[in-house]
Amino acid sequence: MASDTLVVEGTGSDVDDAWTAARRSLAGLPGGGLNIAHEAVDRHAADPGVRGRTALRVLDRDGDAHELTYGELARRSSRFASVLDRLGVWPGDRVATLLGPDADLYVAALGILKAGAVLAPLFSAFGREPVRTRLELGGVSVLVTTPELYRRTVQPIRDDLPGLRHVLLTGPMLDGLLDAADPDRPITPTAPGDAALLHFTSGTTGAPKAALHVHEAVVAHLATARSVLGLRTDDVYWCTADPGWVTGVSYGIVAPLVVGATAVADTRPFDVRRWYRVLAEQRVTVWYTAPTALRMFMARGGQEARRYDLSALRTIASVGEPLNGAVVEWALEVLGLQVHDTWWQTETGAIMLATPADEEVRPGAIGRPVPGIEAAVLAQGPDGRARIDDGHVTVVGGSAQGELALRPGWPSLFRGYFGDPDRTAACFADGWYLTGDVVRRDRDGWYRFVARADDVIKTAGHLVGPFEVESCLMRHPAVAEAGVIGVPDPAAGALVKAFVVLRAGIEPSRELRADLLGYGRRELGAVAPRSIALVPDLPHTRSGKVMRRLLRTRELGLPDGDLSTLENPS
Ligand code: 6R9
Repeated sequence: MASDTLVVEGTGSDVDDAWTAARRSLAGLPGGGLNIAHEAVDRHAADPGVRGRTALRVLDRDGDAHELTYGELARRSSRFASVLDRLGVWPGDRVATLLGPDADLYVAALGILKAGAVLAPLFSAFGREPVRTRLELGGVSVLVTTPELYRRTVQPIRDDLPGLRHVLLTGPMLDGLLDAADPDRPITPTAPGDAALLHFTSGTTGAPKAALHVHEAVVAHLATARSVLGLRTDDVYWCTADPGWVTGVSYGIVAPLVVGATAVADTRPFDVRRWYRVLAEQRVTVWYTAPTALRMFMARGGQEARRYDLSALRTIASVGEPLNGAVVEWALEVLGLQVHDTWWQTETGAIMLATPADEEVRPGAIGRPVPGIEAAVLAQGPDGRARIDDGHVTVVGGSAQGELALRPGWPSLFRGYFGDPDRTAACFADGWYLTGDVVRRDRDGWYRFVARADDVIKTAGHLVGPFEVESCLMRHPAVAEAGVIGVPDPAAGALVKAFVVLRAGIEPSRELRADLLGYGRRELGAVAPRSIALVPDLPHTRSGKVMRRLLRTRELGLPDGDLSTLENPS
């Protein structure tokens, strides 16, 4: 395929022009086609003026910085692709990473893409159960992880995963394989519409979902990195999202490299003081982070900030949860910078609504649709989701509140939930992609986040499916039923809380509750409930589903609202 075919036919509106500009500044594969890794590293490595530029600066556990140039990253990731060849990996095969943000992760992620395989990143703080479910769901055949994570999380479930053919362990094993592999392995030709990324996400009901993205998504990563984050080649950029989630890949790996900037990766856990030090010592210019982190900075007070030289910092942007107006005001006063909110989802693949870096922030508002995105507010039905009559939705104009919908057609829109056409179809109606988020739009076209229309929990920026947590708790021999909700928390936004009904004959006790909390932590890891209440029963709908909404209103001491679908309103 010739690279000029990357300019897909548009509908003739200005909506396409926004993406066309980004498409034009991508190289395309030498023989035709498009590959994210080629755009991210190889085309830079081929440019003598860029080859020696630092692509990646990793801060190790001791805080020492290790740098990889674009040239080095290109060769090492090609070696990784050739290791995958030796393991019999074919284009389209899913290869998962269970790694923190270190050099191995970047090398593996880019190598997987170069091999034409599909990168399926996993959150390294997941317990065995979420890892098992996702490896199975994605039909993953090769996993890359550390020896420590392997022992803790993968080994105990290995026998349950017959499809997992190989596990590559970082350290001497991977280094040995890489040293013996071909640094000049050509990239497997991929087309813009070929599968590239598989991001796991959660819904209200059922198992997690695996959102499939294609190589063409890089068009949106590049366009938004420039138009929203204002990223330039001379930037030192730090995205603090974990690479097990969509932000950590799209804006932690792909966006900075496609732009040709220097990405900073910190392998150590969150700590306010250290993060200030990273910002100051690495002379970070653009920082993409989450409201939870900013709230923790704010809780530490302004004094701490004054001890660091943050003069290099030009832009702070935030994603993943509602950005409190108070945080924006604090950052302006103490850090001297506005925080630019950005809204998007695993499914959208890239930033959709935002206040771009060069625009004035309105505290409490997200911003407006980015160039190339058409957004709408849809009238809601009684369940909070967009009302669909005979296949038609109602678009509300002007200032309005309702479900946020986006007009499909942008390059990073997911191509479906892997193996689940029904749940994919349920995301679309009447020519719109339905986000499941309720927003308010004011007269100027600025959007504010109101709430999610479903029961999914956002804790510290991470999406947690209540069903997954409930199902896990119900495998405990003492548990008859569980209902899981998010309860408000000043730092994390929400914390996961479980209401548990015990099996007949089992007496509630403090020990049992502690045992259940420990079980949750072991099986689920970072998405485990932080608190558990043992209760005699749970409210159900007539169809037998646990009414999480009622658990929530009761927890918050709010009126119960409409209970017409309730079976035992007591
Ligand atoms: C990128 C990412 C998506 C959900 C989304 C919404 C919430 C994201 C937000 C925000 C308020 C923002 N969300 N950005 N809420 N303000 N700026 O986070 O993807 O993990 O799929 O979560 O996160 O509820 O629907 P994902």
